[in-house]
Amino acid sequence: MKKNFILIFVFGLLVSGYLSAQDLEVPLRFDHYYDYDQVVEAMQALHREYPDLTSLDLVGYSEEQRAIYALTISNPKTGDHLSKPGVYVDGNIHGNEVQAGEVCLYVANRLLTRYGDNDQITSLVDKNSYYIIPVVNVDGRYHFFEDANTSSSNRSIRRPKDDDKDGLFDEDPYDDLDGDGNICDMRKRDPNGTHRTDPFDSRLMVRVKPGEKGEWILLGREGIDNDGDGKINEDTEGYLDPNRNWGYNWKPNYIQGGAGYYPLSGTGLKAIANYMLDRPNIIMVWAFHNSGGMFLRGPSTKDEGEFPSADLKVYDYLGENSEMITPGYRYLLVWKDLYSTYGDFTGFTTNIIGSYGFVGELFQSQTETYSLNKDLKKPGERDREQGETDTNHQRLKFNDHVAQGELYKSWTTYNHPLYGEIEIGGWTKMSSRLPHPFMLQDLAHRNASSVLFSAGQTPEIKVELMGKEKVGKDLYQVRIRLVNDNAIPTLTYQSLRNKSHRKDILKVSGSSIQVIAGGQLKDEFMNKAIYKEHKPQVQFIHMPGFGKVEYQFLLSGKGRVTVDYSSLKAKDQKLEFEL
Ligand SMILES: [Ca+2]
Ligand SMILES: [Ca+2]
Ligand SMILES: [Ca+2]
Ligand SMILES: [Ca+2]
Ligand SMILES: [Zn+2]
Repeated sequence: MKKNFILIFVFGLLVSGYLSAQDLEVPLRFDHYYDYDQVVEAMQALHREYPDLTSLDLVGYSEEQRAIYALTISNPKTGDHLSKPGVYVDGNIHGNEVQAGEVCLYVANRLLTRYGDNDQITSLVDKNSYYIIPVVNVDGRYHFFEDANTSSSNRSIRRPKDDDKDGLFDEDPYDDLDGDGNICDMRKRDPNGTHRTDPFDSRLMVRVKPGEKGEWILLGREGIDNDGDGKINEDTEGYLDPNRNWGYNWKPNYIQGGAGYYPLSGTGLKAIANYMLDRPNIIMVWAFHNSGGMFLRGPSTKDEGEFPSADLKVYDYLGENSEMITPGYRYLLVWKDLYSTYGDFTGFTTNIIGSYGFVGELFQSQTETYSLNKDLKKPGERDREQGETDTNHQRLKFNDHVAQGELYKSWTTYNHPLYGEIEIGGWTKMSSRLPHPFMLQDLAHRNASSVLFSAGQTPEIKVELMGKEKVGKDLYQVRIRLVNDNAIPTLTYQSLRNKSHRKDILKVSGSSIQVIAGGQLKDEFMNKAIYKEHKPQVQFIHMPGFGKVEYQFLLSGKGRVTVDYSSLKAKDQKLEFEL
């Protein structure tokens, strides 16, 4: 097997376009994929290059003791990182969804390398704190590159699980029989088979119609019966789904497959949950996955009901803009347009962390366009004769003439211990769910732009003195206006509904003044204010997106008055004036 190992390694180098560590410079390159070690090196390189704007934090360790790192981008000159709105970005929670990690690195690289040169980016860095965890499932990413895989394997939390309940754990994984680093498909010639060769492309097969002669039987993914139980590949790595094990609306395995034994039962997940709980300023969350071209919002299940309508306006504004930034992607509601998920990450961040959040499903295989001419059906278009293979026709042309054959492995004969002479071939692990490296930068840039757009919409509160009027001896009527010109409010309406986070606080004080009355001003012209009964000097408020609120106070005394505005998720403000 040693020879195979070397072959895998060399093939991996060629196909994945790996770079060696010494090539790693800032600005980072996005014409190749970074393996786990290289992601860490890339984060270290960004931190080394921009020590004043970044910190590199160890969040915790995975099941296999790999480090999970977060890169914080925050300008200390504009305040401590906790004092500014937090934008959290992560990816690669499913170990095979590797380009999600590159999108996160791209966000960091873009913010840092254009800081000071690009006005928009400079202000985005100055106003927010960014918490970027490019790889959530560090074990999964490591094994995806290191081991032979399909494009969909190595997704799990790396904890052995006995899928077939025979008392043995992960005892019958896929086997890379031909040692090429890919887990492809097996087929065997059989005149009574269910499939025949596709007349348009001999690499593909189509199902035989009644009365037609067969040619092939399909034998599933590459593998043997490792434990001799009469089944092949029946207990592969895991499976514990890292996106079904968060601490909100979690359900056990008998309701939803992939659940662990209790919420947050993955060591990496628990570490990230604690990391986020330590950062109550997080108001915007992006979690990148890798298939479908979607921006998904919650709620994750129907029984949770709908978000408050004022939150939907925020989601719609961000989601519809993201659709335009990334043509072809769709902004969707997860349970309705996709499927219900219990204990998923954005359920946790929306309801426990109190932030707005999107799942970004990155890749669309339809973008592997070869030709739009009439001979080839449009991607995804079905043909009665051909079943669903037309997308594959086009993808194979793309493979042949745009990717020079890197995405598909031609069928070759193999002598299988159980099936005898078979053929192994099909789509490789770097195909199907990952853009070819030449398309990676475009995908990363557009999706990073959606993140940056939302980062521009985090709340920025301006506190203004509207008016100050003497209404009696040493008695003043003072009006304060708070304005938020951005789309995102200072607390989600879901947080208000859940009563999960404290409201903003507006406090009026002065060494020689007394606050007689104070409350929200409902109508400045009719002088309608709703005064708070107790402690009028402290008001609990909520700032909407694209809006303002006004407060009125009756103050007695003289001298300096200080108005302190403080918020969990927006930057604190101070206003001072004299009576
Ligand atoms: Ca087993
Ligand atoms: Ca298993
Ligand atoms: Ca193989
Ligand atoms: Ca078996
Ligand atoms: Zn995923």
